[in-house]
Amino acid sequence: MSQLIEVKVPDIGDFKDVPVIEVLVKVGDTIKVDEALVTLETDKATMDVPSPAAGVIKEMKVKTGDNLSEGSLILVLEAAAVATPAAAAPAPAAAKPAPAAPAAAAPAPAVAPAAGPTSLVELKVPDIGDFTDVPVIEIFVKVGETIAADAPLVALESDKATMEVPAATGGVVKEIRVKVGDRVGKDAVIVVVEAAGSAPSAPAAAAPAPVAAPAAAPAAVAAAAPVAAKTSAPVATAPAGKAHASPSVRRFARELGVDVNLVPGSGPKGRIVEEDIQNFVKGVMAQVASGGLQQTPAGTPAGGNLGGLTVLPWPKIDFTKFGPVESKPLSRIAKISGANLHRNWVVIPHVTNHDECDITDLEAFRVQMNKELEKSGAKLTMLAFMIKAAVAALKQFPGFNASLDGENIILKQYYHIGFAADTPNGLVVPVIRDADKKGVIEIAKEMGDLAKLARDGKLKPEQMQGGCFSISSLGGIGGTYFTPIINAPEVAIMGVCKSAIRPVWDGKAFVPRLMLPLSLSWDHRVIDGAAAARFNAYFGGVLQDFRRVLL
Ligand code: CAO
Repeated sequence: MSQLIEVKVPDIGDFKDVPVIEVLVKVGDTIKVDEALVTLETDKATMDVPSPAAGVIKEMKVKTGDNLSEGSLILVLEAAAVATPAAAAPAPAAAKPAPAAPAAAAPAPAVAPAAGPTSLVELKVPDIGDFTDVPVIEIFVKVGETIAADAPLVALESDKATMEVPAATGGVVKEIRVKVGDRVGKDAVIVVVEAAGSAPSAPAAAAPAPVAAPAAAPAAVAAAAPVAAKTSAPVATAPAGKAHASPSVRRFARELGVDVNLVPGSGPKGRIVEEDIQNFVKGVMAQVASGGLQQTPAGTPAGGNLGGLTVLPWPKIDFTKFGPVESKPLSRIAKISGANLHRNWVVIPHVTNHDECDITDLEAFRVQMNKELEKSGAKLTMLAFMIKAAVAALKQFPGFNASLDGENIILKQYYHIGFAADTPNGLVVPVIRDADKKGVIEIAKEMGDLAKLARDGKLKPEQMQGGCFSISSLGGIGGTYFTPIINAPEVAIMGVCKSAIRPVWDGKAFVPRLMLPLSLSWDHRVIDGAAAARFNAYFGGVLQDFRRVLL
């Protein structure tokens, strides 16, 4: 016999007026016990409210944007064959499911002075309701980092909720006691910090206000966005920071083998909704079908005849057979930039032209100018001159300031130049905007600022977007030539190595000249070899004598 049941919001701790960010079911749906009905989101936790019974939805009482509290009516369900007496009663108790949401943000994270120096503070998992064994899915801090009170430390994810544990107190991270995959419950120590100034005298004193939004990511993580944001294909537009998705969406992604961190979110605050996962999968499948993508990201088992190319599965090797090893997870930046580099390398027919140019006079000018500028604090770098040379070459060869868009070529009329920056967290590409309108001194200063932000993991996504052309300079490090990977949707990249004095024949004798090796990689779908050779020669010619840009 069927019964009408009013399904209400269960005990969700101290939360009140929590916004519904997604309604996952509709009238007429047949649902199972525990199936997610709506997703609620507070500042600290995203939680699904599960159904207490199986049945058919007769009436929906909420919509996205409504604010709910414990006891708010969500829907009316016609329950099929209700077994338990409690469930049979259409009273609130019958509709009250097990707490879906851990009271993640309600109580203050437990804080206790650690053993040892009084300024060391253990940051613990707060009261998270009935959850005892919740896996750590992400760690946002690292040893040595200075964090502010309320900075997210880790993300935990149960079947029903994803929650961030904020730092109850700021300071320098001395120790991280958990790793991804560990299961934790209330009072588990996550991190030990050396509190700035004074240690909290009592846990209550350290109670953080729930201010950290889920989308707020540690700066180092945010730095991963640029590589992603510069590209056009689905894998390219990963959101900055921790993926913002409800547990049900995460589960859906897991079922399809999709890494949510690579999926662009279209919901409010960049939240990933089920449709984003579907679109992501469709995009990948379309690439495979068109022969654009032949293998899953490196390191993952893949094989078979994909997109017409048969590849061997990625070997699974037990390295411990050969000696001691340590397994470390890839950083978020490495994962995102790796997926992009892999896609670009596989999809774009790269060709690299090598050349060299004489920068003897330019280097002498740079050294002289730096002496003159010493008092002003400004410093001219060779890379800043290269950015100007790139602008000149792009103006001369507009086909290089382009992007492929299906069967069209987009020719850009602006000159934003990216430069690869090596950071402790991985490779990022900050962009100097409107480099055509800036002088070399201004560019050098801006590059210095952007490179510092990159190293500190503080680059904003918009500081890494919109590039037309990139320069990857290994000149300060060494090497002769290399083959840089094009930073799609750009169509070319200049790789520069270390300049060196070489004997150059001037028609009468060998003379010592400072020669700079250039490696230009270009997309053969858009650019021809002759144009690339001309671009390289022009770029080098400008560095050799900047008066050429006046011609
Ligand atoms: N040849 C010889 N020396 C060079 C040079 C070149 N082409 N370019 C720079 N140098 C020298 C500079 O003169 C400077 O020496 P001094 O300290 O004696 O003045 C030193 O190298 C460092 O140069 P810099 O401070 O000007 O730094 P930079 O402009 O060369 O580079 C940055 C800045 C952010 C690009 C760099 O720090 C970096 O991250 N490089 C790595 C980029 C990378 O990883 N690329 C590979 C990506 S994979 O495709």
